[in-house]
This record gives sequence, C-alpha cells and structure tokens, in this order.
Amino acid sequence: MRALVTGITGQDGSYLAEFLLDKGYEVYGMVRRSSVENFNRIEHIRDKLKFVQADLLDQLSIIDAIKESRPDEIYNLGAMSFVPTSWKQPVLTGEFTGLGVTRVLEAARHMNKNVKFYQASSSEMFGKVREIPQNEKTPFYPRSPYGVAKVYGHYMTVNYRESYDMFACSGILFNHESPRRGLEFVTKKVTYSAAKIKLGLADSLYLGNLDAKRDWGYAEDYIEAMWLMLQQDTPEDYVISTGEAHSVEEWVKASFQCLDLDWGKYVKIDKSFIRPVDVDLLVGDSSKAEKKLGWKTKVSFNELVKIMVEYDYNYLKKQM
Ligand code: NAP
Ligand code: G4F
Repeated sequence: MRALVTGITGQDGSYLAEFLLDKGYEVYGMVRRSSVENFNRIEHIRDKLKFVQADLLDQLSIIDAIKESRPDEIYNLGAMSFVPTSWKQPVLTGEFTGLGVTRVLEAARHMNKNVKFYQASSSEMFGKVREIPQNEKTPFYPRSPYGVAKVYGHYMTVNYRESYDMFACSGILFNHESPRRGLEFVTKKVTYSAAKIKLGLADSLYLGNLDAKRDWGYAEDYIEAMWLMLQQDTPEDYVISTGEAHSVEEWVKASFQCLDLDWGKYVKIDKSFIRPVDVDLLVGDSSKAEKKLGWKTKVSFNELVKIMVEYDYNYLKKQM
C-alpha cells in the first residue's frame, strides 16, 4: 500500500507516518519548500520516507505529487492550524485550510478517482456549540476564520463523496496533544513553561482565557482512528474525542502539580492572548467511532498531562 500525507512535518503527520510505516506502507510526505528544513518531528524516520515537494496553494504541484506517489490513500493533514493566526491572516487561512482541501480533492479526482481520501476536520467547526456533547449530526457554528475554513473543507469532502462517488471521509477530531505539539498551543505552552519554571529558567507564565473547556486526547491514539476510517466498506464521517471536558485552568493546575509547583504564584493573565471570540466548551460524543471502528481513547487527561510535563522537563534538563 502507498500513502500520501500532506502536513507530514506537523504533529499528526509525524505520528501517522510512523504508524503507516509500521503497517508496511510506502509513505510519501508532501512538503513545501522553506529556506530552513523543518523535519524535527520526522528526523528519526526520514530515511524510510519518500518526499514530494508541493504546496497546498499550488494546484499543479499537488497533481504532480499524486502522479509521482500514486497513492492508494491520501491523508490531508496540511493546514494553517493555529486559531489566533486565522484572525491575522484570514484570507491565507481560507486558502490553505479551506481551498487547499478542494485542490487535493480535484487532483485526486482527475488522477485516480478510486483513491481513498481522509480530511482532517476539526471540533472548531462546532464553535458556539448547538448541543452538548457534539456528535456527527450536531450543526456547525464556527467562531474563527480557521473554523469557517474547516467547515468549507468538511463540506467539500462530503460533496466529492456524493458527487463523484469518491471514498472521502472526514474525521472531526477534538483537540489532541503530545510532546510534539507546537509550542504556541496552550497545553504545550503550559507544560513547557512549568518545566522551565521548575528548572529555574523562567519565573512566570502569561496566558489568556483560563475558563475555556476542551476535550483533550492523546495524538498517537487519534492517528489510528484516521487509518481505521479508510479501512471501512463505506466512507463516512466520524467524531473522535475522549468525551471529557476540562478547563484551561484545570490543565494548568495539573501540570504545575506534576512538578510540585503552586500555579497561582506563577500564572498571570495577558489580555493579548484573549481572542476576539472564543469557543467556550467542546466535548465530543464518539459513540459512532466506538461502535463502527472499534476505536476508543486510551490515555486519560491526567496521564496526558504527565506524559507532556515529563517530556518537557527531561528535554530541558538535557539542554542545561
Ligand atoms: P500542525 O502541527 O500545525 O501541522 C500542520 C502541517 O501542515 C505542517 O506539516 C505544515 O507544514 C503543513 N502546512 C501548512 N501549510 C501548508 C501548505 N501551504 N502546503 C503544504 N503544507 C502545509 O497541525 P497538527 O496538529 O498536526 O494537525 C494536523 C491537521 O489536523 C491540521 O489540518 C489541523 O488543522 C487538524 N486538526 C488538528 C487538531 C489538533 O488538536 N491537533 C484537531 C482537529 C483538527 P510546515 O511544517 O511546512 O509548516
Ligand atoms: O491550544 P489552543 O490554541 O487550541 P484551539 O484553539 O482549541 O485549537 C486547536 O484545537 C482545534 C480542535 O478543536 C484544532 F482544530 C486546531 O487546529 C488547534 O489544534 O487553545 C485552547 C484554549 C482556547 O480557548 C484559548 O483561548 O486555550 C485558551 N488559551 C488561554 N490562554 C490559550 C492561551 N491558547 C493559547 N494558544 N495560548 C494561550 O496563552
């Protein structure tokens, strides 16, 4: 089997590449050109991967990437994925995160209509939630340019499935974290900063809205769900989540507690981290995935905090 992964240099792309290699796949990563190579997350497996240079903004390069890799499965994980940046660059976010999906779908349709396609949809699409918990039938109400772009990509995936009979699935994944999470996302920002404070490398941590609640799972668990969706007889959309919501404040408390620190002494509010509008609460209902894919989350909230805190602490200590 051959797979083409867009966004292979990102958190999810790196775990998915490992997972597919373990299953015996030939894995092609689509990478965009940059002046400094950005392969940190895949350095340990780079010799086993094949790379095709392309950009989600460039239709012909995507066609060439599919021609060269001749994939049985395409995982479209590439996107501008950081919500606050989507207010600063709404048009570019629409291009990468929204239209980019159509470019990959169009290329796939023209090159090989039988290829299986996975779209990385997001719980951000639920935004100002219409019901609790959110499932595959919950109406969308996105609250950021990123969320709006993801809704577009989601419905294009559904539309190509229905219009062209393509095997196209959309995984509506709730927040998932890991030691490989980008430093600007709140979970990693907190665990990394707490570890720095413990080691005497920092003395405070500035955050925005501590009341927002998220359904946080472990990224490695969620990768398997992507693959399972493409192994079914029929293409469908699935919510992937833990079913538990925790506030940012709870994440902060748990992280500092892991290091025997009193979070109240170090955490301060900086209004510049507060968004024009926020998503107050996300909590998913994954019973469809459980029933049809046999998928269930394995790592609990406290285990996830511990995995990330321990990783960051050990990593920083080694650098000293
Ligand atoms: P990430 O770490 O930010 O990785 C994003 C990837 O997209 C990177 O490899 C990046 O490449 C690539 N990319 C960005 N713009 C591109 C372009 N124009 N052309 C080609 N590649 C481009 O994101 P992640 O956390 O792994 O998430 C993977 C996907 O799942 C994203 O689509 C995200 O929106 C979605 N999602 C994530 C979560 C979550 O909680 N993590 C939840 C729901 C959905 P560079 O390395 O070159 O920047
Ligand atoms: O970690 P975050 O930036 O993740 P957010 O906005 O939920 O988006 C992530 O999950 C989505 C799935 O629902 C993905 F689609 C998306 O690509 C991304 O992976 O923020 C989480 C919460 C927000 O409510 C934010 O206001 O944390 C709050 N927060 C409080 N202080 C902060 C901060 N977020 C960040 N990034 N930085 C802070 O200082």
